Amino acid sequence: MLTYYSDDHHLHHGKCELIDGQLMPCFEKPQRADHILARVKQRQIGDVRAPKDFGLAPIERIHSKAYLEFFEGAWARWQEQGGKGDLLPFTWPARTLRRMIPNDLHGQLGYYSFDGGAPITAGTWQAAYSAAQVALSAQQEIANGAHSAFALCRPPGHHAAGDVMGGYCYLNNAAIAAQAFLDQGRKKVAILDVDYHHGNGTQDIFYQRSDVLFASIHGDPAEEFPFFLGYADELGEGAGEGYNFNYPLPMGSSWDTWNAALEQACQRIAEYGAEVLVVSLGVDTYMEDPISQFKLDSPDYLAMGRRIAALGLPTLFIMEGGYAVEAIGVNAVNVLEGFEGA
Ligand code: 6XA
Ligand code: ZN
Repeated sequence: MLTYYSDDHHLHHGKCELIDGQLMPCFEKPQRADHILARVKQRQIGDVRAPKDFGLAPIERIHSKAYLEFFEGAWARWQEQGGKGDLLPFTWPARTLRRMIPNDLHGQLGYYSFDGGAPITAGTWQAAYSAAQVALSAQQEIANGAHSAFALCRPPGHHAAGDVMGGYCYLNNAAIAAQAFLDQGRKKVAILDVDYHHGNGTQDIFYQRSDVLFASIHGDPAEEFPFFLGYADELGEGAGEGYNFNYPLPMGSSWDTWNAALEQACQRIAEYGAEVLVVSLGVDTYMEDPISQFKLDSPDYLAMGRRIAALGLPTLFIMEGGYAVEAIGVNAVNVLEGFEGA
């Protein structure tokens, strides 16, 4: 299978994040993608290609122009103000405040984010833009007839909604790719999100639509980030009712529990009659992941890939989370090798 990858991800390297009351170096760091790329090459799963540039139009199918303009220009505004360090939000329009767009940079940053986990640095826009192009290039590969492709995206995307960043995510690579399939004439796309965290951004984007089925297996939001979305009773709304499926699992879940949820998700995708599958591939379900609480082991990722392959669908893998840096390459590539029947 071909891998699409851009070195531009190195342009995004946030300094720190607030986690369990402590400021820690960002877990979402460039070495993550470097390790995955090294493993792709070591296992020789296929060529690695640089992305083509499809421009902003396919990104604007998912993200609002106002949001994109804000994101692209935020760092320059911060520099004009003499800003030091990463640009991070610190005030949000929570329930007791007005949902409005203030003039101030930090006010706008609060408006366009849902948490403090998505720092904007000098190169964040370029890195996120290139990650979206990586996703679109791999999407194009499948549109041209390939059975599978791997988009080695960084930064990840599944927490980003139409005009909201957060949880290390800025542009929703999986949603952008899914929309591209539809815009090229496919009628039914399924997104399977296997990251440890609920893909709240992806769910929100497609919640009222029946042309994209979203199924996500994740840590129960009652006790895990993003807390405010990802429950089993969220089934879609309006035309989208019956096209959203969440499988929240308790902390400490290991393969048997996880696999039972995968089986249910795969059955929904098969019943739906999806023509193509997009996998939001996070491997932070790994037992040694430093910020997550599932107990999957490296061989489990081979089985995951095999089950996904049994759906028999053209499949686009889009990289999301995973922070056990030494193992992330093995685990992500195991899914791809399992898929290919290696
Ligand atoms: C809270 C943890 C953010 C999780 C990001 C992630 N700051 N999402 O891995 O898939
Ligand atoms: Zn995650």
